[in-house]
Amino acid sequence: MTNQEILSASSAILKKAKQFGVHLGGFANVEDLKAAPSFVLAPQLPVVEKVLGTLAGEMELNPGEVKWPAEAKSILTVAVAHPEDRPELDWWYGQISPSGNKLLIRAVKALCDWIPANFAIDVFHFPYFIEHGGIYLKDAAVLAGLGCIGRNNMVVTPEFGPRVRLRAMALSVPIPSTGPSGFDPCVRCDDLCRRVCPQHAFDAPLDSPKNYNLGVLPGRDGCYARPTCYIQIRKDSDEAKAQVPEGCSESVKVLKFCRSCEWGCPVGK
Ligand code: B12
Repeated sequence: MTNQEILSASSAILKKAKQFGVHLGGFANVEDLKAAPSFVLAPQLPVVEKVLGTLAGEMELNPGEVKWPAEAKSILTVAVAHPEDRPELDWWYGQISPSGNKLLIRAVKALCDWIPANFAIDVFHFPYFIEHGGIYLKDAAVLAGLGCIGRNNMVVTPEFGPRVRLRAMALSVPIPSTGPSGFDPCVRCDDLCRRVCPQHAFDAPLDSPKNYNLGVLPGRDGCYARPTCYIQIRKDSDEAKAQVPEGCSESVKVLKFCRSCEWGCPVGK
């Protein structure tokens, strides 16, 4: 494909993604992404017991390592809004994926059919978990211009704040990154997201940047303690109540994971 054809395909793809139900979308070039903070730092993080994303999974990857499909040249990252008045979009019913995640999966699957049928482009649908062959979605979203990494260590979008969920697919053509956008609402904010964390996961830097040959840690300033956050996630899991979901006959635990650092953010409300 010529550069002009790639460019016009990319705008048609974004338009189609919205027709398939996503709210935001953008592209990140794989070469840019390989150098992004999570891809560089995650494999160097100390392994914390049972913290997802640093596990050596069934693909025999090292903890934090990403498996890039050989044909991947660019990544389409899409987002679906999870607003405060639709909390159920985020709930797990036992092992059943949240309905918001199902919307994302359905849209990306539809794109995986539509794109090769309309353009000379091969596609790959990334799974969610890194250890199962997924990628770091927040970095992909930032490089695609969907938003910035906020002080809550989440992608903060102008439209919906951090209250979005992400999914990605690879394309076999080199589309230039459509971000970062330069959007940064956190410079004017007084840490509202950090102050409401029930575990105080943002109180101090987790590690010294020197251990990673850096001047400063990303995640704004390295002040996000993943193991501390995970204490709350485990607590939510332990305290989940059983319920019989609509259309089911058996009762399952409904997992409502902590979203305090999302609710605390005023952007997009
Ligand atoms: C493992 C995981 C967890 C673990 C560990 C979290 C962690 N951050 O390490 C646990 C279970 C604790 C967790 C908690 C949560 N998670 Co989580 N999690 C993931 C998962 C599967 C991988 C994340 C990971 O391992 N990152 C690697 C580590 C090293 O990076 P990091 O600490 O996140 O910080 C990186 C970025 O901030 C980046 N960065 C910093 N500055 C900059 C600047 C630029 C320019 C760029 C490009 C990048 C960048 O570099 C940092 C690396 O040092 C992703 C899905 C995915 N496939 O990506 C979802 C994901 C990140 N989680 C998500 C959510 C919503 C949550 C929770 C709110 C819980 C919930 N209710 O679902 C909390 C929020 C925690 C927080 N404030 O960060 C969303 C975030 C959406 C968003 N708007 O950002 C994701 C993308 C999943 C989704 N469904 O969309 N999560």
